[in-house]
Amino acid sequence: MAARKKRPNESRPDAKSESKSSKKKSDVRSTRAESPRAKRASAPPPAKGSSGTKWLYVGALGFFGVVAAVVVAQGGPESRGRRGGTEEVTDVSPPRSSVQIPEALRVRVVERRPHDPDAFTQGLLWHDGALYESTGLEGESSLRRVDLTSGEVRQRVEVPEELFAEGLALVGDRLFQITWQNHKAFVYDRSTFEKVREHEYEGEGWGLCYDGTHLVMSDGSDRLFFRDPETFEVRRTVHVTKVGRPLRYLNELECVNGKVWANVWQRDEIVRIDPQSGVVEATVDASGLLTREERRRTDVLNGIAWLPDRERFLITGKLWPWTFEVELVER
Ligand SMILES: [Ca+2]
Repeated sequence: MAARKKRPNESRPDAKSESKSSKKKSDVRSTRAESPRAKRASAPPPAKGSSGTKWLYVGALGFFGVVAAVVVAQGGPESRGRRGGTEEVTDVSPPRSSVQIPEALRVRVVERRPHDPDAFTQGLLWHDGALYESTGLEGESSLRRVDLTSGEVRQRVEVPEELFAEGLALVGDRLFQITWQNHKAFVYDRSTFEKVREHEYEGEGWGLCYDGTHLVMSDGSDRLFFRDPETFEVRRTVHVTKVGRPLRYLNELECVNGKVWANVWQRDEIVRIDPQSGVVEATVDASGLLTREERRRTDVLNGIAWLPDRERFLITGKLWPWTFEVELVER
């Protein structure tokens, strides 16, 4: 645990018992302000564009490019069935030969709008002219409908204070909200925010989106879970790989046109995943959205929502003062 410095207000998943579940935001802020260690831990990661890192990266890309070129594909993803409850659950791991160099994209900000700086964002989606948001922390978790332009919260329901809310998805007129370590998913009526039912599940809950058939859920590992929206049962899982290696810490999700997008915890990175193979097809550099000063007062990027009419993403983060509307362009 000492080897891996944790963020001041969260610690997952290898040191998850502490801060995220137990610390209130006020604790977070005082910790951040007072502890030099916390300050170091919360410093932004090294700039991605530093030359040493860059050449290492280019070298790695070249190496894997050669590997990809010479390795003959050995068929489709490896699948293995295992029993999960009464249903057969398929667990897919891409074969090592399916190394793919992801397309390199970056964000270009079109507009930025105010975002509640007290919202510890864990889930974000856009539907019919409104932003829906799930916020976390014990005692502060909520479901919100937010006016995008002003950032004002127009409708809000509190989550029981002992719970820590996470991802959010819309299925028809039902909003699904999961919890971090409480094993509960809540289903609300989208317009009234009345709770219509609950589901229980095993493991942690991080991100959630709906692909039109299944709820897709992350748990902080490299795995995505595809759940039946009626029963919340797991129908299949897939391991996500980037350049042939497991990509862990998949966090907030967005299902867009048959692909799954995920922002990666503690990194200003968003990836586009093929949901069948788990292969990362594109990686988005989303660094530089906040100023250095803003970064000091905020937590990680977390919250991506697709605007289908404009074909752009909305991006925000935990305690971020802004929601950014961005286009994705080549790096
Ligand atoms: Ca989302």
